[in-house]
Amino acid sequence: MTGHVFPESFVWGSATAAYQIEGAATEDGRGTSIWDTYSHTPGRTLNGDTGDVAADHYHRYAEDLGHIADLGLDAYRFSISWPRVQPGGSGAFNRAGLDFYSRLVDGLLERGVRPVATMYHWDLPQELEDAGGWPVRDTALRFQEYAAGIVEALGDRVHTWTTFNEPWCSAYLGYASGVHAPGRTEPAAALAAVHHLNLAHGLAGRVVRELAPAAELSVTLNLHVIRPASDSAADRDAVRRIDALANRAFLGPMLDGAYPADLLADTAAVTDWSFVQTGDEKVIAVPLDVLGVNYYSSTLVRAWDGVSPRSDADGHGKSTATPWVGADNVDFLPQPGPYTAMGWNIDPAAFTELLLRLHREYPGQPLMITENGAAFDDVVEADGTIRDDRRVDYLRRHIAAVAEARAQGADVRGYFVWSLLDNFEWGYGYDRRFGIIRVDYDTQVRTWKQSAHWYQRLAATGKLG
Ligand code: PNW
Repeated sequence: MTGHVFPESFVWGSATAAYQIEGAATEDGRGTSIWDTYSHTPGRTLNGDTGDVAADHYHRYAEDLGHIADLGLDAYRFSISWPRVQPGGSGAFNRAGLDFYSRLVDGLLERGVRPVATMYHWDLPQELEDAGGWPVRDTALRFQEYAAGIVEALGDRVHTWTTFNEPWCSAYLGYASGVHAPGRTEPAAALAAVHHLNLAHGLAGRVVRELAPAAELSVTLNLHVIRPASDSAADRDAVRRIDALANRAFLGPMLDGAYPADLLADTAAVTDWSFVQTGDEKVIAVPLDVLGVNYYSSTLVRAWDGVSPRSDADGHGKSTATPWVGADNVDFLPQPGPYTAMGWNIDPAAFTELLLRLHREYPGQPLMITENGAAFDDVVEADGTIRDDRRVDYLRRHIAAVAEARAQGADVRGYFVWSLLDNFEWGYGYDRRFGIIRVDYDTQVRTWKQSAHWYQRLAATGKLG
């Protein structure tokens, strides 16, 4: 597990997202997003937390640029808040919002750090949700217009443009289980959202090719590693169904040029997929310079007979709605520990498997780890030291898993730790801390955790000790 050495060219980075760190939710002309609305709705987030202030990064970005530089990172992955730069989701752009990202990008370049910009990390302008949101086709066209505005403004100062972060979450958690904004529980709408997110990806990808030909194009997917509870045909079929919904619903159109036939068949009782128009799949299949992969934990499933008690590890069987549209015959099993503070199991071997699968199925497609990391309860010592040995251990084991996949041929070009800073962890508010830098939410003071010092050494040497 130790002794891995990464080449000098391997990219070490850290990642954040606009709504999770920026705050300044009503400043300088920023419009309202679905996450503002959702987090301000009583009962939606833990402790009623909102991103109104978050890590106050909008005001403290210069200090945060200093941390990025001090960590010695090669790249920084951030997201652009759509309602900050185009408040109503269509029409006029907001100069002050664009200027903020322009200063951020220039600040990165001055420090020799590659800017990796995500166009969409879940903060849809509320006006567009009011007009139907991702289940309606027009939202994809609005996204194309937004993409053109930001690519025109930032162009190829941005090294890598990433269209979407985890469209799986936007579609299924936003429109099927409702645990993310906008909090809708409409299975057919969730599948329409899948398609319009894919379509928007293709449209925006073409914008990048045209307006910033020197920039790299990517998308970030949270791909699932799904294991069967047994080797039975029924359990293996449960894996196939979940793989179709979670992975191939995105990989299919993006990298193979078509939706998988089994996905359409499995969900036929939910929707007839008539929202897929002739030519859409061709638009979606814009070639990618790099495929971004987010990985945290693995999934264990079995076939469910509809009678025996459900194990409930994934929201199935509870009164809450399921994200797994049309997969009522699948049960999600609790995994063996240990777990992170999210209750997610720790399974670095699955990370290697995932990367090798992608290498096998998409040979020649470069890969980038755009998120990996863990929430734990950090220990603040009397002298101010922040002990997070479990995070260091998690990162070491997962980065070793990346090294293992590389050794077996996977073309993984870099790794971004989630996250640079503690931040607003969506439905879990400020309760769950993923940062390698601690944020004191009373004072906004940033303090490096042990993991930050550890990661700094790794980025400097490329040696996994
Ligand atoms: C990702 N799930 O979110 C996001 O890209 C980050 O914004 C987030 O902070 C990070 O992972 C940690 O959660 C996910 O329920 C949220 O499967 C939920 C799920 C997966 C990823």
